[in-house]
Amino acid sequence: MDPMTHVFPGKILVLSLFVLGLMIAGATAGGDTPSLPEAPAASPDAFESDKAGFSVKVKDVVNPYRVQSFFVMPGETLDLETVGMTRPEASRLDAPRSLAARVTETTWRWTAPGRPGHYRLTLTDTGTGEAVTLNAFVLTPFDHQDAWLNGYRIGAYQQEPLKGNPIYNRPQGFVEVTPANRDVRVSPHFTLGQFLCKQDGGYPKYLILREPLVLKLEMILEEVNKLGVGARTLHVMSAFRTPHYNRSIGNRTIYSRHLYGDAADIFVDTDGDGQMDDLNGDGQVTTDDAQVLARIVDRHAAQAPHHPFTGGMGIYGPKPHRGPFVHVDVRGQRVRW
Ligand SMILES: [Ca+2]
Ligand SMILES: [Ca+2]
Repeated sequence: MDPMTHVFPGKILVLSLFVLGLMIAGATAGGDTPSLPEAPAASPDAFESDKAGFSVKVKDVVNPYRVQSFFVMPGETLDLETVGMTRPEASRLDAPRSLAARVTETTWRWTAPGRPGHYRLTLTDTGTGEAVTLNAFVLTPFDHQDAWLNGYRIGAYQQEPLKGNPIYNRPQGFVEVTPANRDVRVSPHFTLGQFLCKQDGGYPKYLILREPLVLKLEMILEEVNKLGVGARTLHVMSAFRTPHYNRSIGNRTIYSRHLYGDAADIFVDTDGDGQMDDLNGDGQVTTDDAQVLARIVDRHAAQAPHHPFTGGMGIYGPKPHRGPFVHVDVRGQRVRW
């Protein structure tokens, strides 16, 4: 069921009551010019992190947001566990075109459809009516026999994972991105299309994205907003890169985390000029502004050192063709450069 059918009438009702309240307020003012309604308590720049009243644990990651995403192979089975729901037995999972069954009071077992694509699930706390949207992306399998996938150039991954570490396994599949799904939100403040490789070529395009990266970016964004900058998203300069593209831009690192979907080069760009904002307010955009962002990433890392969000961070100063930025990834071990 579409959660909007639950939410929207409620919003209309609230709005109607508000308008009615204004009319009554105007009427009781005795015909004088009605006073303008007071400004909302929150400033226009207030950032809404968009967390739900409960979390959902998928693949060992506890996700608190109202919009979440995960990536699965066709027919793969996943356990979706509710965390922090007062009456978890009252949860309901709506999973159109796929199979879902409750296995414990807190856990639903969902089997991905066999057909690649985007599937929208809704997990509802029927006690409170609160719903979380789960955007499930079923990957298009890729066997690495060819350098191309449906006309999109992938290139060649290293056959052997780095030091036998499974996070460097060749990907089994890719998310197919089209104009129809590139604006689907993978979390409250990020869309699928923000993680696309910058290589030339039309749709369909393909990418990989690992869930902990999306969460890490959301948490960084929330911290950034505590500076009072009013950022609605982070500018993702480069996230997924195909091995082909990575080589074409001159990178010699054959095991870059960008190839495996858990790295992003980011900066804060609230004025939309395509480069980092002056975060430290010294009137210029320099490496110092990347340092401000890096300190936020480090603070987050210090709060959760053993979390799935542990990873690498690199600070990059400005170049003639671009501003400063910060690289973050969730490779599972702390690395700094
Ligand atoms: Ca800017
Ligand atoms: Ca500055």
